[in-house]
Amino acid sequence: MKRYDAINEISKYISDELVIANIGFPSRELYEIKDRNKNFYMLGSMGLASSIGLGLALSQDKKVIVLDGDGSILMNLGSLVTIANQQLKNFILIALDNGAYGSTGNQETYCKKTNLLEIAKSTGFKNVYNYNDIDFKTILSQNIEEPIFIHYKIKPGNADVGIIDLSPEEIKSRFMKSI
Ligand SMILES: Cc1ncc(C[n+]2csc(CCOP(=O)(O)OP(=O)(O)O)c2C)c(N)n1
Repeated sequence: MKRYDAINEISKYISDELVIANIGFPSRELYEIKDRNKNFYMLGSMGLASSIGLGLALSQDKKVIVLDGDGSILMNLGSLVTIANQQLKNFILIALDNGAYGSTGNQETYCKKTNLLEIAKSTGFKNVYNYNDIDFKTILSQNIEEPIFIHYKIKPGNADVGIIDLSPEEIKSRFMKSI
């Protein structure tokens, strides 16, 4: 399964949640699959989708789902430590791990060897799952006391999707109005 199909699968269960999508193809693929005001397409800051999601989860009650990439998580591992140490009832980080910097041409990341799920566990996440072992709908509907980390192992490859024809200002303002 490639990223597009993984996002498509996840999207089936998304209703009122706020979604932060990682820079590049994850955002573009989500835009094509299920554009909505409650999606925030992160356009510039590789590594910061999880941090943006953390800030949102701390400042309001709606559930926040972050669709992140393995390369971006590796770039900002400290964010995992900060998130794991918060008592968040509304935060789900999904690591779409294709073992590659997919959006810039599929150069390999160190996730071929380094295991993000084990890293998440060791930073203190109590709710750590492999996507393929869970019923995401059930996980999403559960009342939780601590943040969730979901490892979604996928194959590299970008879908043939267009660009996001919204300005950064539009993305931000429609997202803010939707909260
Ligand atoms: C600080 C920084 N370095 C590099 C880039 C260029 N860049 C944009 S997306 C990307 C790859 C992201 O890979 P990953 O997070 O694994 O997600 P994928 O595209 O594979 O889903 C890179 C290197 C950037 N935007 N910011």
